[in-house]
Amino acid sequence: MTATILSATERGIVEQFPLLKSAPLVEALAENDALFVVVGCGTSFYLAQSIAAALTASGRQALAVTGGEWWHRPGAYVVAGSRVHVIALSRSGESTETVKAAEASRARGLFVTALTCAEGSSLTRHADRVLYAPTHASEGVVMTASASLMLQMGLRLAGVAVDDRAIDAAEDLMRQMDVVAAEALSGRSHVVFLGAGVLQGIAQEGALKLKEMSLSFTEAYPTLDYRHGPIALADEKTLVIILYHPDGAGEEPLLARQIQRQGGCVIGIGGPGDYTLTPGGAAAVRPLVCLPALQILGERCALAKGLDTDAPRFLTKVVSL
Ligand code: F1P
Repeated sequence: MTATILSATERGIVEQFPLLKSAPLVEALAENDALFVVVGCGTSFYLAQSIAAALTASGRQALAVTGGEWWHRPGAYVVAGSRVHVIALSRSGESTETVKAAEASRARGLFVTALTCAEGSSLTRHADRVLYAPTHASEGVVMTASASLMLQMGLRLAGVAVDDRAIDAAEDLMRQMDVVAAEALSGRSHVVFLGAGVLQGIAQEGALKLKEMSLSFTEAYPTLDYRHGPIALADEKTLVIILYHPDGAGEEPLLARQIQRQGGCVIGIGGPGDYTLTPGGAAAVRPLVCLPALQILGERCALAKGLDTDAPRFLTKVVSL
């Protein structure tokens, strides 16, 4: 019997769990009167959205802003002169907008914390504090283990207890997804990700992952907002992944039924669907538990289309302007 050779991207997904367990611990941020602005580009921005929601839920007022927006027009987000603590996320530490946003923030006298997987990067030179976790050695263009590592750091800043059981739950959910992914994707050309609260950014990241890895048309919405127009496109070509919110908002299963009535297929993570996956772990760690499952879905979709996720079309590891 020959052993299966995994692509580098797939290794970054399935081999990330020991890295998460051995990552340096991060102390929770003080609950003070500063506003936290969490900044990033692409995947790092979607993680920022989830981290900002977790910070706010834990009593630390926060919002997420893209690197480009915080660099060019912070006044559209925060009143000038506000006491702001900037948390800048970047795997590479070299995305131009994020680096410039950190540099401009410090020039305005704001405190900057960097979350990164690259020691000594440009971002770290424009930060007052650096939180660093090394990512998988074979990670390529597509952010996989690095995304989970930065999300883990951000959740810990919010005081969320990410322990080994949470990481085991993430691995278990990834395996559950791997069992159903190919069948659920079969015949579907339009994939939608829905999530609310801390899961909204994770839904966005799921959509980006599938787009980057498999060149598929994807969308993402705050769960209940999907009914307000976008659901018109849901039919037998559609697969919807619902990241059910752990607070169990009663209306989410109704949405799943409507999608099914229109011919769509639903993977329900933590709730009903054509396929139901069961996430373990506490409610607060759900964003991290869900992330590797969405990464493996992207990998399996790419495989079904014969695409190589180690060489994604038109993408580069670092976007420099
Ligand atoms: C962010 C990012 C990725 C994207 C692409 C280019 O990078 O936009 O999200 O997938 O690979 O870079 P970083 O600032 O986290 O290094």
